[in-house]
Amino acid sequence: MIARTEEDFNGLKEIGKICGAIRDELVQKTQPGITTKELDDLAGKLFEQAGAQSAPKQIYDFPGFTCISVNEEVAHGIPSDRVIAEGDLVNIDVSGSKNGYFADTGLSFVVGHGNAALKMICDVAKEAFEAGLEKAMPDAKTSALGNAVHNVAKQNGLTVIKNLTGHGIGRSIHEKPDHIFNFFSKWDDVVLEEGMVIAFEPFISTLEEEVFQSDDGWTFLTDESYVAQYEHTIIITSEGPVVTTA
Ligand code: M3C
Ligand code: CO
Ligand code: CO
Repeated sequence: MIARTEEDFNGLKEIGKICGAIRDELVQKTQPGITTKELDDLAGKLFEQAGAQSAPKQIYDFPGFTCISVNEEVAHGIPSDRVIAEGDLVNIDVSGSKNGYFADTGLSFVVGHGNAALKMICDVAKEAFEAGLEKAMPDAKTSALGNAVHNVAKQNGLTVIKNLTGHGIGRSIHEKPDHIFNFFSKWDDVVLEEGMVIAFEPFISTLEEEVFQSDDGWTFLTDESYVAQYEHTIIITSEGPVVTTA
């Protein structure tokens, strides 16, 4: 969507704050011994308390309030009785709506004292996000963000996932622009404009550049790579991007 009114900005910021707070609470509760379903049930309660809805449930009938992905799972992990262990690479992705406005945010992190290489991928995903965010100004093309992401990955001896992308958001979870790739693509030629709302979500990988879908019909997996994501919803303005999910 293009945010034009104060009502738009306030609505986007309200659901952004809710999703950001649920993300932070779930990250804090992710300790060895807890199951991903227990974390997701907590998210369900927090959505309800906030008068908000889970976007994956509302829009796609996803079997969970949030997507929680562990180790070989990259994204769209279904909350289950899987028990979190020390050293796991976990991604928590929270997206929701309130009063017809949407937000989407996520991050990957290592539980407890994980290995340094895994922590490094998470740090690089955040760094890639920040490099792309600097390009997120009116009149830039979406490809400028992907180019920045890929450069940060390469500088750190890593690569990117090429078949998962950022996207427009606002009045639903996935809107135009349809994709913001994690690399430079001439097909990523949408020009960012004042008020445009996007979910920017770099995926940084140790090796493979494509994910595949599991037999469960949802979960995206890799065979032999670790992948970290870092996502916020942002509104493009000439004064700089407004991160609604900070
Ligand atoms: N929030 C997710 C979508 C959840 S809907 C099941 C997203 O947009 O960030 C991702 N898209 C692709 C991978 S993660
Ligand atoms: Co997301
Ligand atoms: Co998203």
